[in-house]
Amino acid sequence: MEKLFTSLPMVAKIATDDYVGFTFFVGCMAMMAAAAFFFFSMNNFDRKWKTSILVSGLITFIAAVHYWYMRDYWAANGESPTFFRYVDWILTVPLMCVEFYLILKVAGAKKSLMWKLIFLSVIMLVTGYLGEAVYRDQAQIWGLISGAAYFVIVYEIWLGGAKKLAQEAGGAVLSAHKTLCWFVLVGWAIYPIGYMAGTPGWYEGIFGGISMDVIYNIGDAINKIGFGLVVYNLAVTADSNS
Ligand SMILES: *C/C=C(C)/C=C/C=C(C)/C=C/C1=C(C)CCCC1(C)C
Repeated sequence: MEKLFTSLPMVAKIATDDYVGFTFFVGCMAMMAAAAFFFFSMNNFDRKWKTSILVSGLITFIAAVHYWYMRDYWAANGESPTFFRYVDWILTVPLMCVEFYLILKVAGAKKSLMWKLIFLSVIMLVTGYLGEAVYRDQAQIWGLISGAAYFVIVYEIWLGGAKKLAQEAGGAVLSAHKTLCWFVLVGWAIYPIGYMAGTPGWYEGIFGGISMDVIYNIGDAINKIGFGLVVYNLAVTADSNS
């Protein structure tokens, strides 16, 4: 027993220059705190917004659990936890699509809009995974297909059916929708940069050398917590106006 403890530390060390380890750790705590915040504030709101806040809580909670595993995986293996990363995304990104649907429901959004966005996000993530983990030699092609699906999502929410619904809803819903659109256009664009930093391709000379995991971790913190706060803010403003 004594031998085990002297040779196997219970908590792995994090070196002062291990930015990946550090951002996994901080990311994990931030996601946990955000999830607690959304869950506990959920009942302060009108029924109409409760589900939206619940979904914000689920997104950050699912991420917190995955960050717990990714932090551990990185500490034990010093490798990117690609599998956990994509399992996290395949659960949380479709939930973000659900958020778009939920806030536009007041303007009569149909489930078909939600399924369309979910379908596109799954294509985006599955092809991204194939390029990053399975067919790394062809990472450029898979990244391009993934990017095309991302582009269609951006189009749909900025200029397509979702935009029309947001305009019909007007007021606080319209402004929340606009902010979420910016998150998808700018915040989500962080991910292809991470992908280019971590896979072989023509872009290596530009992004090579930057840590893919640090970029992904920053993207996740901005997008998951920020996205949730936009929805929270919508519930606060819409409730106080009614
Ligand atoms: C909480 C997690 C989020 C919001 C993850 C979003 C991920 C993306 C928008 C990923 C996009 C990618 C591309 C557009 C091309 C290269 C491959 C991906 C999957 C990194």
